[in-house]
Amino acid sequence: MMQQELERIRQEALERLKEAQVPEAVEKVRVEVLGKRGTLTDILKGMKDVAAEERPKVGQMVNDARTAIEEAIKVAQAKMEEKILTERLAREQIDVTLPGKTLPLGHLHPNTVALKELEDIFIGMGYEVMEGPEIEKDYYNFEALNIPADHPAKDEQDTFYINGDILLRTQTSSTQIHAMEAGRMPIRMIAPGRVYRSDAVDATHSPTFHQVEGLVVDEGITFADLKGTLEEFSKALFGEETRVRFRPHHFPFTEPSAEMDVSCFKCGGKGCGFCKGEGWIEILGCGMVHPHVLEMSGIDPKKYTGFAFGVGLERIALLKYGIDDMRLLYENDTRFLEQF
Ligand code: 2NM
Repeated sequence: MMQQELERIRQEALERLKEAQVPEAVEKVRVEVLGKRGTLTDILKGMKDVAAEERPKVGQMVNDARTAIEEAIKVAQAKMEEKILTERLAREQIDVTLPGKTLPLGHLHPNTVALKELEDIFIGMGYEVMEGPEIEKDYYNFEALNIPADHPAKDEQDTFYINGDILLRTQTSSTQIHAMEAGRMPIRMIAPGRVYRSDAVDATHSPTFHQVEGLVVDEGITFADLKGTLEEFSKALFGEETRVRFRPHHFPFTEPSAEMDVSCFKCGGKGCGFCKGEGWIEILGCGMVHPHVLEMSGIDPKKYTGFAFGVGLERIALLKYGIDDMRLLYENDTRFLEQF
């Protein structure tokens, strides 16, 4: 009786497993046959009623049936997994020969490209790049730079005051005052960053723009170092054939002071529309750091001398890319930006 029942359970289980189409069907067989209340489990529970001498034989048969069914479950599961995988692969198949979608890519802003180029040139000459706060004390923006209280730059017409002696820096030289106060000699640094001036917007002016100011302080620094450095910089930026010239100028923080022109990189100096027939293009202001400026920041001007310079970043970007209106740099029109 029990043997017939066993055989029936086994045949039925194997038959159902063979026909199973979904994993749930296989699991159902497993629970119904091998589970806690499964048909095969019931047989095992009935073993206590089997005559003692029959038990080993029946026990062996139950075990054989169990092993066979377990084996069939494994085969059915594997078959099912393979079927699922095949279906999934078919569903997710990608035609790699189809043309891709071109995603719009961002561009570096011309200011950023120009800044990276300037930074690379000075880093190559051993300079550090240092940044300072845009909100400054009057002292760091004006007084420490030898700009007297009655200087026109200090007028509210020109400078954005926040309150009392707190203002938006009008130049990044304030960062260099911090570096000089820190007193680690020698100093070879550039200070790039945003500056603010109360200007109306037009093709060449903006209330906020960017400067890169340079400073070198060491024993024995002369105007020859300034000229050599800025000539090398100009050649690196505008090409090996570039020539430079210095014109006397005045800044409160340098003595002597100069403005530097480069030979026009469009016509080589003959004079063209780009340089307005001049052959020269004004690039930057520079000079030997005023002894009083060194002294106020705690540097002994008898031991140390230095040179400094200031470049307008937008001016360099406009020149390099032949852009004729500064406003284009701030409007973020992607049709403009994507050209760079
Ligand atoms: C310029 C022109 C000339 C300058 C001076 C200093 C400092 F902090 F050392 F005194 N930094 N930058 C300087 C000198 C800036 O900009 C047109």
